[in-house]
Amino acid sequence: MGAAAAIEPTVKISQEQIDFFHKNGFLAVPSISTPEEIERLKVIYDRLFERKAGREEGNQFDLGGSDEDGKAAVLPQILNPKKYAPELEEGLFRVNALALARQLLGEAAQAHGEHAIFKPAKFGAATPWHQDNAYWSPDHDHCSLSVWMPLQPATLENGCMQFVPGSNEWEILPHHCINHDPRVHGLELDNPEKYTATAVPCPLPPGGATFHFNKTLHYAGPNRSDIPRRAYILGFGLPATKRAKPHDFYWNRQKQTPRDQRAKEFQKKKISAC
Ligand SMILES: O=C(O)CCC(=O)C(=O)O
Repeated sequence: MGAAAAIEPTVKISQEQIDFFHKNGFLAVPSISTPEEIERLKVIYDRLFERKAGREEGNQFDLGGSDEDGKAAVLPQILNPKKYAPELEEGLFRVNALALARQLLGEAAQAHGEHAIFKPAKFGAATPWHQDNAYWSPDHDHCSLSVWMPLQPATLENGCMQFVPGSNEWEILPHHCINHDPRVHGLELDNPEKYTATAVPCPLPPGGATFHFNKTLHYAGPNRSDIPRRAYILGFGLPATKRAKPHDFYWNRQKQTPRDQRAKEFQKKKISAC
């Protein structure tokens, strides 16, 4: 039997869209997938959240809450979902996301991580204003982007993405743990009202995508609708460069999350099983 034919990208963006992205720090694209693929992904996605895939090793947790066992999560997140469902490795959405990331960042752009954020119907919390870079290593500078793809329509009612144009050029601003609770992994910008008056919401059809830079300020509202809001997020970037003087991301040092505790215990068990 011959090797399976490689999937070819089906979308391309214009120079005008590339320029828009570099100026504003975000871009919305109407489709990077197909309705059939979205239906397939939705089934896998829901199964992963239902069976709490990755929880024991700290890869499934409540991004917006205290993440206690037995308490309903307000903003469940899975890091690296394809580890728990290898069938997610395949797909047009992935091929298109990479092709467009390379149009935006250059041919050297590589995949670097992915996650899934679920906002339960009527209950899913807002993802507060933040810059992704605020979560990362303070020792490096990054040039990367996220591709955010909803598996149902993304609307203002259920928590579509919103961006502050031009914030990709800003420094990394001070953040804190959501609700100032060190048990919460999620970060929130200090004094968001100072920065977000020009925010642009980006509703999307299922299988559409927004692209945003690592420093672009963004937010997604709570889910007030009757259906869950599912988002699949792929990261791409150029190699990070070491900084002469590290940032001081003190907000990450203040965290004491159940998620980190589970990850440590999982590692200990793995080592003692060797
Ligand atoms: O899906 C969400 O609610 C937020 C996503 C997000 O913050 C991101 O992709 O960086």
